[in-house]
Amino acid sequence: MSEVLVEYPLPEVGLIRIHRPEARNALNQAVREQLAAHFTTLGNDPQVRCLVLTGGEKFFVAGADIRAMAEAGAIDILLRQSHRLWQALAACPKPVIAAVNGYAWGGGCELAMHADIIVAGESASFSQPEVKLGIMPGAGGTQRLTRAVGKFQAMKMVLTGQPVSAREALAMGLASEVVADAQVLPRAVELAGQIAALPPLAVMQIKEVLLAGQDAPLETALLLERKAFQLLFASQDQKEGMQAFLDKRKPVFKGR
Ligand code: DAK
Repeated sequence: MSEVLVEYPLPEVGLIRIHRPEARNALNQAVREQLAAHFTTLGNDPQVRCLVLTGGEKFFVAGADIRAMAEAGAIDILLRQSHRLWQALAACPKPVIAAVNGYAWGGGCELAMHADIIVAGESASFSQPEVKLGIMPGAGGTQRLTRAVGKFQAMKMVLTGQPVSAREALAMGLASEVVADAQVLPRAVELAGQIAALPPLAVMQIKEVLLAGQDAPLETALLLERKAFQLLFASQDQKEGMQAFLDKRKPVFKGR
């Protein structure tokens, strides 16, 4: 049976659910491949305007599969080329909301950080415990984490391996919202529905520019923003959005 399931809680929202409870949703190569395939398919599906990524009620993802790494050599790891599978997630043009309950540890924390918005349950915990296994984060835990929370919080997490609670994650900028555990998925789907109702070209441009701009010098990032802003004036949705405002009616966006 597949360990990564796709559901449609709303017609324009794709929900990707990792279901490998016997291993606390640990990411083995099969799960990573399925994730990459679903992200690619949903990212290309014009019907889908926003994605939600979730795990189980007690664990989001407890990291990469330690059993699959324990005996591996450096060349085995190199040949797995798993960064190409992560890349499929990073390249998703649609907004991704991570709905995190329970453990988001190691590769699970890195997976959540591939999302654009993180909704965490009160009992969620985030951790980069790789150092305790004699390795280090390998899918963005030293880089995306530092960009999200800054050097001193990131260093503390990756050097100690100690988990942070959902509330701490929120305070440090590693979560967008904290809600009651039972509300995590409904809230993530609600947010996804709100985004899905907005003009998709504008939404995609915002995501692309925000992410690309983060790693560019400010002047370059502002230029990217300006060009994307100008480009949106070529869309029918821009005309519709502004005309609907002036007509005092609800806009109908077509993604054109
Ligand atoms: N891998 C494999 N199996 C795991 C696992 C994991 N990460 N986490 C849990 N399991 C398995 C356990 O072995 C156990 O299996 P059985 O003994 O029943 O066969 C089952 O799930 C239940 O686990 P527990 O009995 O431990 O469950 P608890 O609820 O008591 O504890 C826990 C939950 C999450 C606190 C605990 O399971 C735990 O500490 N898990 C390990 C967490 C961890 O250290 N995560 C970091 C893994 S290293 C890469 C990029 C990224 C990475 C690697 C490569 N490349 C680009 C190449 C990432 C590395 C990591 O994430």
